Amino acid sequence: MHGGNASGSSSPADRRLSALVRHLEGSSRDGIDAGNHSIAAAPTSGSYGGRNSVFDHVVMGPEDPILGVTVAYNKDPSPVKMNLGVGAYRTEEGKPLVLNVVRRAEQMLVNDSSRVKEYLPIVGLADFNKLSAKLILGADSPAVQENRVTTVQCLSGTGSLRVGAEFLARHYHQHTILIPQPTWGNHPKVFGLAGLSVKTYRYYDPSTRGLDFEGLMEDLGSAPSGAIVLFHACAHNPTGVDPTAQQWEQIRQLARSKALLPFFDSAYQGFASGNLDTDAQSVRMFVKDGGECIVAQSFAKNMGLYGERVGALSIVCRNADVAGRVESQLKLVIRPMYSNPPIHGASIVATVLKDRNMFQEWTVELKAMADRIINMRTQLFDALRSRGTPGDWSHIIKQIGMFTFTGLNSKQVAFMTKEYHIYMTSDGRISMAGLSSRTVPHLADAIHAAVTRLA
Ligand code: PGU
Repeated sequence: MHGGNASGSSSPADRRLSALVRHLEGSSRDGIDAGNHSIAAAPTSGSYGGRNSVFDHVVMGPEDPILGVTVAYNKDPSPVKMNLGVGAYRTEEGKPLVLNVVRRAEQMLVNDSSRVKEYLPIVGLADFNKLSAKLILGADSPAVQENRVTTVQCLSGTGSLRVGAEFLARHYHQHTILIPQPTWGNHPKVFGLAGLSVKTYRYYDPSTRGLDFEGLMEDLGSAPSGAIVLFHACAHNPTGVDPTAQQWEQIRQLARSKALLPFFDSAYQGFASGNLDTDAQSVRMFVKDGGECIVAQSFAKNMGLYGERVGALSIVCRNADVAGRVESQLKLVIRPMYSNPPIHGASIVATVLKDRNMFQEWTVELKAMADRIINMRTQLFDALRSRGTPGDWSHIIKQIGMFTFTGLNSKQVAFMTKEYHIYMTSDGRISMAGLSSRTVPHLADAIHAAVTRLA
């Protein structure tokens, strides 16, 4: 079976298989030599002096479009180099930040000799799950109180999305998922490899550098009934463009009228506005109406726990009975994937969320991160204006969250990397958190040069 396509009638298993085939065919196309697969005689014994590997046919894969930017950056010896690729917070000094409250929680955990390193349950740390659900749905959420939300601890945002996708591929009647155009580059892969059929809906209008609300409503309006729809809860990546509260309400009405299943990716709660509740409004709107939805949460950015891989998947169900059965099936998804999640990061989050003072301290530190990013927006905008850089750059201050979608094209990006040692994704996205007052002028010089020399 070659180039199998996901026809409407195929099962998730078929689709998963054809997604894998496409994925594998893609990997060989990405390399130099896809032919000459004479692996039959390749020994594993080493008797051929290690010349012939059973993996000789393996071709070099491409770097990841986002994480590969850091790889290239690390190789550059220039002292003025800047990494604006990955969405990871940096201080004014350009250093990664471990929040004080996180350090404090870690100290408490280390000092508590009653803590052991036993396996967690398949669904993870119970306290963490309950507190994560309350964080996104609201402390007084009736859905949580009615026990109709099942929450499982997963490997950060990505792992939560993947577990959710695997569950849907097995148990949800409709296998089409609509994702915004554009979106985080890993979304189509996560959903496609789980066996869902990935389509896009219009989201961003390059001519206005704003939301294509009409396009969005039209595309959701013509989606198959029951389709899954991926929404970024706030701080849309890469565009920095979110619907307004009124627009969210219209989206909600349309989604409910067509029985679409909302799947929220919440990777930036607190990073958009600096306020955790404000940034959860879109999700809460959909929970308030009593309908069902899914939320993938990441603590990578808002608690700075990137490498600890802490996240949660919550499925809001109609009633507690359904939630219990859904949870039993989530366990069957998780067990053969990674058995159960790691204990450390989730314990940090639970410690912070449980304690009133620590929670308060976290919100202050979170707000400071969000404010520094907003400040970088103003500084970059002012720097371009003072240079008289051609074009309207007001989107830099209008966009929300960690990124500015600059509108620079891939040629201009390549020029800035080559001539100015500034690293960013080729779609022109820059991570504002990677900037500081000291580095803004260099970036503004680079943008000015790119725009004036390469139209
Ligand atoms: N969802 C969205 C919308 C994201 O932007 C990211 C991270 C994730 C999920 C996954 O985050 P976890 O680390 O798994 O919790 N995007 C960042 C980080 C680098 C990456 O691509 O993973 C980015 O720079 O786009």
